[in-house]
Amino acid sequence: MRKSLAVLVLASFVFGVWALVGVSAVSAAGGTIEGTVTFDGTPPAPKEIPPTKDKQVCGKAPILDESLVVDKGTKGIQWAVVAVRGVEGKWNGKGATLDQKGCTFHPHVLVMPPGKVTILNSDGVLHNFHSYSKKNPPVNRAQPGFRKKMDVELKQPEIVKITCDAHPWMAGWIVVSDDPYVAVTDAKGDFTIKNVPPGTYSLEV
Ligand SMILES: [Cu+2]
Repeated sequence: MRKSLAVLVLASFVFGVWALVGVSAVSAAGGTIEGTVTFDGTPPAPKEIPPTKDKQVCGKAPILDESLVVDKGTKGIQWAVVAVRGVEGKWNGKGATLDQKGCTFHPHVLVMPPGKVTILNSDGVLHNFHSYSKKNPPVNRAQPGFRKKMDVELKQPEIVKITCDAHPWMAGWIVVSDDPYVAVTDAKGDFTIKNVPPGTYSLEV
């Protein structure tokens, strides 16, 4: 099995973004692909966004622009999505949850199987979940402070941008994937994709 597992990396990255990838472990369940997505050059300084509304809740902790988060030391990029292409596999059936906390989306990038995502409102203020989906019906739905949970269906694989119409700085992404071989990089830019069946694949970032 060891010899039949190979990983081919395609250089289809955005400018200034690199990925180091290796196959670190191979077991009966498949191979583990690990890597780091890094920023090439001088990363921009983190930008803080002052909340303009619901300041008593949204201003409790600093809100940072998460559109490009780079670790100062390693230059690793957080929130990059890495997917193995051309492989089929089943999710283990866990449901997905997205929280609105401190008037930001947690996590900023959510990877989920097709189906239901439960949107939480931990803030107790009015949020308005707005999805810019094309393959799935777009959602534009108010979630008042008293509604702690709200279910949204995303049945088709798609990368969906999400915002909140009540708080213009709130932004995030939901990646609906047919297979579980997708990962989001952590604060150091690292990712791990486990149990990849033997084969030759390309990775997409
Ligand atoms: Cu909001």
